[in-house]
Amino acid sequence: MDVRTIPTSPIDGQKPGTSGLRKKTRVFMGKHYLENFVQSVFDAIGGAAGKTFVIGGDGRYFNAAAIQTILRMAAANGAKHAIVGQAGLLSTPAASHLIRKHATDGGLILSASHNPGGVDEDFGLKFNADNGGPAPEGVTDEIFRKTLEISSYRTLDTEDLDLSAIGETSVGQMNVTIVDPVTDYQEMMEDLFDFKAISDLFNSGFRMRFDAMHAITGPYAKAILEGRVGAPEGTVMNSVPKEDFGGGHPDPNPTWAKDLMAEMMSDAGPDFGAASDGDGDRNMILGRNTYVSPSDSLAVLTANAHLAPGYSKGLAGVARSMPTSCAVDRVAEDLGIECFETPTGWKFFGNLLDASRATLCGEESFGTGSDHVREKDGLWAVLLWLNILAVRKTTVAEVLSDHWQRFGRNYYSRHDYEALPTETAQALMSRVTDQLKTLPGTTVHGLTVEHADSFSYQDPVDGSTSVNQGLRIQFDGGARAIFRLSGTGTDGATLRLYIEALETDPTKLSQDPQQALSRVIAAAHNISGIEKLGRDAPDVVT
Ligand code: VG1
Ligand code: CO
Repeated sequence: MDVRTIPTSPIDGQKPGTSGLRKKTRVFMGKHYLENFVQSVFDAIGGAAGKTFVIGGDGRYFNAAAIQTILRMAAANGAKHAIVGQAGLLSTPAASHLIRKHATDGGLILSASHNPGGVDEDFGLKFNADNGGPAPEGVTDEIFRKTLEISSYRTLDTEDLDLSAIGETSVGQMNVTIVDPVTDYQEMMEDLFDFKAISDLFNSGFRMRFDAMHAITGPYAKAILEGRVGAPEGTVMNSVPKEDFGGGHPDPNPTWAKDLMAEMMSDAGPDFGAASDGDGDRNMILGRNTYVSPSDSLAVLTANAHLAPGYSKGLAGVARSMPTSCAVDRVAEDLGIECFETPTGWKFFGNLLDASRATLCGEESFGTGSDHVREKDGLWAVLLWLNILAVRKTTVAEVLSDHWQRFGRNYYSRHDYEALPTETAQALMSRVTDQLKTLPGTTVHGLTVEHADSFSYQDPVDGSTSVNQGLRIQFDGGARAIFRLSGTGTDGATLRLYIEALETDPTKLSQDPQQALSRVIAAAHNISGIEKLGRDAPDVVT
C-alpha cells in the first residue's frame, strides 16, 4: 500500500485547551484541519512507527468519519497496531483503561465531552499518553508547536474499515483489533466493587434512575447496572448514544439533566439518581430530594472509599483542582493523608496518580476518579456511591448530613457566564489581576481578604510549573472566590466564578447554597465589576 504524502500548511489556533483540541465540528471538517492536528500529534511524540494506539470516541457527529482518517494516518505513519472500540465507540475512562491494560503507546480520543454535538456544534480530539492520561502540558505544547510548522501529512488510499464486527482486521500494514467497548471496563469495575452487596441492595427494592443523556455511558450503564447488578430494566434513561445527544448538552448538571432532577426532587422519587456526560467521564450524584455537589461528593467518597473492596487498604492521598471546594482537605487531614491542589484539568493529576501520591482525585465540574485509570470516570463514581450506600444501608441525604456534622459544610457554587466577547472577559480578569496586590487586608461586604493571587502550580513529582491557572481571593473564615476563563469552550469566552464558604455551626448546615453564599457572591461581584459584562445573571449555575 503506497503511503501518500499530502502537502499542507499550518492552520491557526490548533492549541489544545483544558482537555484536548475543541472546535466547532465544521472547523474540524475543514480541509486538512483534522489531518494537520493528527500528524502534529504523531510528530510531537517522536513518530508513530512501530507503536500501538487505542482509538475511540463518544460517538458524536463526525466521530465515524474522523476515526477512518485517523486509522489511515496512523497506518501511513507506520503504527503497528490500533485497538479500536466497536463502531468507533469508547468512553474516555474505558479508553484510558485499554491504553493501560495493553501497555500501548497512548490513545486518540475523539470527544468534546459535555459540549453539544452535531454538524453545527462541537467536536474534539485528545491525545492520551502511555499512562492512559491526558498528555501533560509539555506534550500538548509540543503538539501545538508542530501544528505551526507542519508542511505535509501522511495517509493511505484505502476504503473505510468496517468497524462493526469484533475481531482482527487491518489498514495497510497496521493490525487493527476491534474490541467490545464495555467488556474490559466492566471487568475492572468487578474488581473494585462489591457487586454482590450492590445486587442485594437492588433486590431489597432500592430504586435508581441513571440518565445517560443519549451519550456514550448508555451501553456501559445498561450492561453493568441493569445487566449485572440487577437494577430493573428502565433504570437507565436516554441509554442509546446519539450523534447529537438528542439535541441537548450532554452535561450532567441540574440545568441540563432537567428531567432527572425533576424526578429526584420529589418525595416519590427514586432512592438514588445519577447522570454522566458525553464521553462518560463526569458524574452527577443525587438522592431523593438531595443534590450532592461534586466537591462534596469527592469529600464523601474520600471519607468512605474504604468500604469498597478496591480501596479497603485506605488511600495514599487525594487531589482536587484549585477551584474545587476545600471540603476534601479536612477529610484528608482527618485521615492523615496528603492532599494536593492542582490546576483545572485531569492532566495535572497524572503524575500524582502514577507516583502513588494520590488515590482519589476530583474536580468541582462533576469529575471524580481514582488510580484505576488516568481519567475521571463517571460510572465508577456512581458504583462507588452505590457500594457505600449498600454497606452503610442509609440514604444519600443521611450520608451527606452525617458528613457535614462531622466535617462542617463548604457551601459551594459555580456561576458560568458563557459566550462573552473575549475582550470583555479579559477586561474583567485584568481588573481583578490589577487588585491582587492591594486586596489583602481590605474588607468587602463584611469579608476581609486574607490572600489574593494568580494560581500557579509546581508539580511535586516532575517539578514542572504551570502559571496563570485562575485568580483566587481567599477571605477570612474559609470563604473563597475564584475567577477563571474556560479552556473548553468554542464560542467567545466563558467566565467561571467559583464561590465557597465554610460553615461549621451544626445548626446552619441546611441552608440554600445561593443564600449561604450571598455575601461572598456580592464581594466577588464588587471586586470584579461584574456588571460590566452586561449580563443580568449567569447562564449556568451549578
Ligand atoms: C472544564 C472543567 C474542568 C474539566 C474540563 C474537561 O474545563 O471546568 O474541570 O477538567 O472541562 O472536562 P474548563 O477549562 O472549561 O473550565 V470534560 O468532561 O471535557 O472531559
Ligand atoms: Co467529559
